Amino acid sequence: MNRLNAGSIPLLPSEVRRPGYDREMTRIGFAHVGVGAFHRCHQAEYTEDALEAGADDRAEIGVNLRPPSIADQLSPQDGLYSRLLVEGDRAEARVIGSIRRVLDAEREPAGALAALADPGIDVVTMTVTEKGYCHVPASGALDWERPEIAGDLARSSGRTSLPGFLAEMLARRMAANAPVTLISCDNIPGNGQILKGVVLGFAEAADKPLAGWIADNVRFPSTMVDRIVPATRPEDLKQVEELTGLRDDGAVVGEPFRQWVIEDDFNRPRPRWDVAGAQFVADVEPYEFIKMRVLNACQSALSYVGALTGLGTTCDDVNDPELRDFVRRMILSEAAAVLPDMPGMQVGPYLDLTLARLGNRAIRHTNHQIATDGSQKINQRILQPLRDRRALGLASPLLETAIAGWVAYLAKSQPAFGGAWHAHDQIMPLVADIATRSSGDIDVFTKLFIGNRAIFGDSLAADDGLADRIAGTAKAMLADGVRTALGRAMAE
Ligand code: CS2
Repeated sequence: MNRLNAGSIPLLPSEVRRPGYDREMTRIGFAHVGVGAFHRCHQAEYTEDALEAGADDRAEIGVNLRPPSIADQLSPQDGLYSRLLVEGDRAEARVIGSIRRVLDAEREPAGALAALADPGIDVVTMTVTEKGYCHVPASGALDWERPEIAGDLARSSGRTSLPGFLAEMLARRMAANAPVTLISCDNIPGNGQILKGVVLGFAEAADKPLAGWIADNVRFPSTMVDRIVPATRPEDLKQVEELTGLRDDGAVVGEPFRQWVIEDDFNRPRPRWDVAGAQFVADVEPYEFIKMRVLNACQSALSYVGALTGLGTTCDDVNDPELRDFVRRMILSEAAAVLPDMPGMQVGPYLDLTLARLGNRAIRHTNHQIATDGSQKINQRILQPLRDRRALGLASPLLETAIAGWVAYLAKSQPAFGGAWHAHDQIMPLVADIATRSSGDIDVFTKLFIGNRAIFGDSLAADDGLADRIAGTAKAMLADGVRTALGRAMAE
């Protein structure tokens, strides 16, 4: 079978959309760090739409800081890939051309730096997952204990962490007097501020004049990004092959819904993503809050209780009446009370839309994928609403139940609790240590875990009553089953 590339485009069936503009006439004005499935199905398609509309002439160069290799996937395809939007039994394939070139920084560190430092690049976007920022989730500050940060500080080139790599790239821009806008597109509240904090924090320690230049010449707008894009499976690649008639190693699959809200703070010509529906606004925070505390909170809560129930994917979970009722009530009777007011957006309709999206049976987003890196996600999705409610003196049995789900999920990954699966998170050494110390007693495990201030923050970690309640629910989940535990929590 032919592989997708510039030469094989004419072989595509007529119903498959492909770039209608001349790719050779575009210029590389954007760069993206972390060309994973999400980027290919989100920002890169907004750029594609702007090119297609003739509103912008800027295409992008993509750089991966770590594996998987983006060059292996996309270089033989001239940067082209298909994105498949699926819902129920409908599937629509489109070939995207907005990524002109890709590079792996591990293989070509000098090339990757030079590409991003090019003064012709106006905007660098990035999706490196929550942990890529090397910040402490509970405080937002750069985590000096991360080995990659210490390693990068000790060297002046060849840096591999995101803050170190960007600081090195910005040093070149300082020399060339080339201001730039850096946009984090990860699911972290105040992602622009977090990015600014880690880049400036690193620069201050490594090179003080650079920190001063960054403060004056680099903008860090915050964004809210949304589209459900699970990891691509072999059967997805097969489906793309069937629809396009071409082999495509870079294909991605997502839901039709998408949203992008961007703080209007640019120092270079603003990208025309608005022609594709992106919104430039003065304040992104309310949008971030509703997305993380409703959609992402439901996804995380479902991933834990779903995995513990033996279900495989979010759509299996949300199509289960008990699990669905649990997250609906968690949002409506608890999280909603501490959401900021959003003109034109109400929690009820947003939640209905969310549950409909999560119920899309064509999207196979596994519980274990969403459960990954819980320590980087739980704060903004579950803990912060819980803290906000506590500040108002309000009880939160269902948010606490979601936390119990996380605790029981982590415990069950350990041999002392049955070793049912592998959990992936940078805190796993700590989890393993606590599991050994608690010798299979979930009550002891939970209390030791909740007492960890780096994860839970001071006020939650010091609350014995909270630890008792969560331990009781985690125990019920493991001993009596999730459904019984959920039933009890909902009866409170
Ligand atoms: C998911 C997100 O894996 C996860 O943590 O919750 O990737 C989620 O699908 C996106 O934020 C949706 O926009």
